[in-house]
Amino acid sequence: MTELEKRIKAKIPGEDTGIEIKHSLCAICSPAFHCGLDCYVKDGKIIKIEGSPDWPGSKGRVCTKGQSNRDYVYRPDRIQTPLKRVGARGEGKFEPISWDEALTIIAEKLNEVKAKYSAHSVAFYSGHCKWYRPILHRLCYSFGSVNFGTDDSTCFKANDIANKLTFGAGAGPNTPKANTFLGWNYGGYYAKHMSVAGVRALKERGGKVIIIDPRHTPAVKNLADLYLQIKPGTDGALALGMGKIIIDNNWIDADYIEKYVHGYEQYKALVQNYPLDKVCAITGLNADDIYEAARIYATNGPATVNFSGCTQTHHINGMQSTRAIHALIAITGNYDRPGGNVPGGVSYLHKNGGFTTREKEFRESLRPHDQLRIGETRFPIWDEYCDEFHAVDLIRQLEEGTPYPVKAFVGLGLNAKMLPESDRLLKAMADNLDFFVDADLFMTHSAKYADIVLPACSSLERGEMKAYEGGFLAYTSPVIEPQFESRSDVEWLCDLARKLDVDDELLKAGYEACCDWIIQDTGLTVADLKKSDMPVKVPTAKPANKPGTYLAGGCKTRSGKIEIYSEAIAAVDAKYGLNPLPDYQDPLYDQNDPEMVEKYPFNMVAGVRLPHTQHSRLHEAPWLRSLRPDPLCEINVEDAKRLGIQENDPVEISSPSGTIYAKAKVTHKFQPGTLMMIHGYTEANVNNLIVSTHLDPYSGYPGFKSARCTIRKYEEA
Ligand SMILES: Nc1nc2c(c(=O)[nH]1)N[C@H]1C(S)=C(S)[C@@H](COP(=O)(O)OP(=O)(O)OC[C@H]3O[C@@H](n4cnc5c(=O)[nH]c(N)nc54)[C@H](O)[C@@H]3O)O[C@H]1N2
Ligand SMILES: Nc1nc2c(c(=O)[nH]1)N[C@H]1C(S)=C(S)[C@@H](COP(=O)(O)OP(=O)(O)OC[C@H]3O[C@@H](n4cnc5c(=O)[nH]c(N)nc54)[C@H](O)[C@@H]3O)O[C@H]1N2
Ligand SMILES: [Mo]
Repeated sequence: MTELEKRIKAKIPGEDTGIEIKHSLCAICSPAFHCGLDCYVKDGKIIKIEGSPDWPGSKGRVCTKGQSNRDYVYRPDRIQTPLKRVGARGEGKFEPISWDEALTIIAEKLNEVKAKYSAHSVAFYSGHCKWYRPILHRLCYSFGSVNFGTDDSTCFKANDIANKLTFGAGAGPNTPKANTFLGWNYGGYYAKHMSVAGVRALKERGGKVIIIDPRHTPAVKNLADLYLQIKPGTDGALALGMGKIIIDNNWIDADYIEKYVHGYEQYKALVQNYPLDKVCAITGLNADDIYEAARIYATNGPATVNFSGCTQTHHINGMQSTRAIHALIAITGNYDRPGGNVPGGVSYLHKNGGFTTREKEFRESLRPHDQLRIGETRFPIWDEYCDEFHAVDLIRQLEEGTPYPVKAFVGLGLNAKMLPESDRLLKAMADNLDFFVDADLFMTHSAKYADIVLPACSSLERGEMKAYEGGFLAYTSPVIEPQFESRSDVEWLCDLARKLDVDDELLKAGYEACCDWIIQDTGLTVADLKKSDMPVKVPTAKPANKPGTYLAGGCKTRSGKIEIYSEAIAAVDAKYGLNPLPDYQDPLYDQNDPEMVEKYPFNMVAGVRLPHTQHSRLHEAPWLRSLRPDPLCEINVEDAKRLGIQENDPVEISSPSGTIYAKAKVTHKFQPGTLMMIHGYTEANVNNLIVSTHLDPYSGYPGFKSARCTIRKYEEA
């Protein structure tokens, strides 16, 4: 009996259950997780999902979202066949067509736009899904377009860029060796459930946990020794204020600064502008707590800082605030030190397995250089550090047609709902695109605007390659047949490469051949990986570099040191008005316009995470939707009382860019003046409230977490 058969026997006693347990992975949330699954399959149907105990990383754990995979895969609104639009854009009227017909039309239309305008007028875009990206990215370049873009324009990338500016490398928390965990924007259980065990262990061995979050979450309740309930978007001022306290008390690591830090004297002068009383006024915090946070972080080392996936950078001052937090790490000598923040690499698709692949080469070697990418001239820092167009600038380029028109769009999981002023973006697409194709599992609001809609299958219906920590690579097998006529994206993308007859034999050879090329240095092939239904150990994988080895070789920054003063920012043309030092700016726009302040007195934090939602994907999964059936706008008790709003009252929420409707949820978990909503609902799309010009000039990111709004009780006529 094999190990697997033994497990099935142990789990399901009896002889002929007809149930098989098959391994796969959950691709619903961030690529940093993608937990291993045991899928119970009977008669070709998934009947139950559990965490897979031996899977690297997750080791049997699976969250509420992962548990809902069966509900997700069998959602009744799955797109069943390729579709051709027969109604107006957005109307949702389509007729089924065959895959061959769909791909023929797509190839013809893309070539038409290429001939009439240029290949660059075709934009290729991916939503949150990462697994097919190397193929899509390469197809974009093989076709001749510079415009490959993704949700990176709103997700972790700004963090990554800030890290590269300051440290020249990553800055992940090294919690296992830390004595202090500074949980900046740390929601833990909600968005980063896999990190909680490490923080809990630190606490159990006597370490200190500080959490800085406007919202009182279970992480605060269960883990925090010190909690700072900060006003949203004022983190940069807090960091500079803490820097001043650390310097004034001489808690700095002077030798380390001397050896490794660039711009310390300028920074020391800058923080003089942030005395404690001023910082208290900006952040809404009290002086003792700020002082204590600075003292613990600087004196109870090694200390590590949590950086949120995206929250810190969802403010128009976000990248500078992140760099202001970096400065604390630098002056206390906590970078590249065990228990501090440490550099890390990527093996494949955002995952570090301790080995190298040729992913970057695979996607970038064919990049054209004869045109500017969307957003290139607007966000120079973004452009220097990211090999993608800026999706946030798409709305402008569509509307203005400059520096050249965008005329066709190939979207995989495009969700206008996730970008600012979504309805305006969809209108700009409807009005200006000659052709729009979208592939998705579900008929989304955005897909209704497409000319051709393609049915994609889920991770449980396909095979995909994935890296895991500890030196593992996996190539999964489908657990069930693809539903209806849905297909794996990489299959149809490679078919499209053949139809377009791009000059790229590797892409035309198919996904597995591409994977083999990418992993050629690992000592493994796809055939080797496919022999196992579990991740396979990579022979060339090495243990992670010991902290302390990076700085000695010089940082990968312009000065070779940790740059509090960024030479890369200093090199940007003065017309952009960027500051090489991480100074603070108010997160709300038009702060000096009394009319605006009076009309929109609230600060909306749009897109907080909850355990049962993943962006837009799970709002329609019945089991999870039942946990929160209506889109809710959370409002503080005192504000609600003042405005005569009670729990579950219908409310109207407006900003300078739009109005939406939801129900009120009255809370004491954050301070007055703030509103919070989950994003991704079609019927209450909070991103219609996010002004599309309200952007961080360094990253180009929208101010999702600091948007001017007003709210009132809504009486239906
Ligand atoms: N207000 C606000 N807006 C935000 C954020 C916020 O915090 N606040 N967060 C931002 C962040 S961090 C992110 S990452 C983005 C996420 O934004 P999106 O990437 O738009 O988010 P999802 O809802 O996950 O949408 C992905 C789409 O891909 C589809 N899909 C899933 N699997 C596949 C597949 O295998 N193939 C294909 N073809 N399609 C698939 C899903 O059905 C869904 O429609 O949102 C950003 N927008
Ligand atoms: N359940 C669930 N998990 C997810 C996702 C999801 O949609 N659902 N999305 C995934 C993705 S794509 C991403 S990018 C990551 C995002 O990961 P994170 O950025 O960590 O996500 P959040 O939980 O939104 O934010 C963390 C905490 O920051 C707090 N916060 C909000 N505004 C501020 C502020 O101005 N200052 C401070 N100090 N704190 C603030 C929030 O209240 C929250 O508790 O999450 C990933 N995990
Ligand atoms: Mo994200």
